[in-house]
Amino acid sequence: MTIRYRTWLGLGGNIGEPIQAMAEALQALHARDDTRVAAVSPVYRTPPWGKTDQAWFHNACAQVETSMLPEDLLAVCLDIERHMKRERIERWGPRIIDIDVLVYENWKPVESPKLTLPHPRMTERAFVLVPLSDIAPDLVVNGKRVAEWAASCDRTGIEKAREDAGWWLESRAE
Ligand code: PH2
Ligand code: MG
Ligand code: MG
Repeated sequence: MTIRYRTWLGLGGNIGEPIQAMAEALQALHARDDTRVAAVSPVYRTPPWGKTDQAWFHNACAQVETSMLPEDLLAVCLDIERHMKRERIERWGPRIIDIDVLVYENWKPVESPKLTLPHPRMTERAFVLVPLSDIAPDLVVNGKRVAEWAASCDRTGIEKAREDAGWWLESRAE
C-alpha cells in the first residue's frame, strides 16, 4: 500500500453504545489495505450541538492515513455508517454513528455537491475541536491552528469519557 494522504475524521454518536460504535468504525477503516488509523483522541462526552433536545453525544477524532481521495474516503465512511445500520432521519438529530471527513493535509479546499473540506462547521464545534486539538494542535484550518480554535470555543459541559489510547481496539463483548 502506498499511503498518500494524511486526513482527520470526526466521529460521534448518541444512541446505543457510541464508544463501541466508534471503535467498530475505526477498526473497519484500519482493516482496509488502503487506510491506516494513525492516532485516535480520547473520547469525550459532549452536549448536543445544533439540535439541543436530544441525548448527549460521545465524540472523538482520528488521524487517518490513506491512499483514497477525499470523496472516496467519504463514500467508505458512509458505507460503514450504513453497514452499522445508521438511519438518516433528521439533520443534526440522534444517530448511532456519524463519521465526518474534517480535513485533508495540504489539500486545496473542496467544494463539491457531496463534500466540503475543511468541514464547514468544524471551527464552530467544540465537540470536534477539543478532541482534534489533542491529536493535531498544530494543524492549520482556515488560517488558524486547531489549538487556537479549541482555546476560543465554548467547551461548556465537555468532559473526557475514555482516556486510554487503546479504547478503539476493544472488541464487542458478546
Ligand atoms: N453531531 C451533529 C449535531 N450535533 N452534537 C454533538 N455534541 N456531537 C455530535 O457529533 C453532533 C452534535 C451532526 O453531525
Ligand atoms: Mg456530523
Ligand atoms: Mg456526517
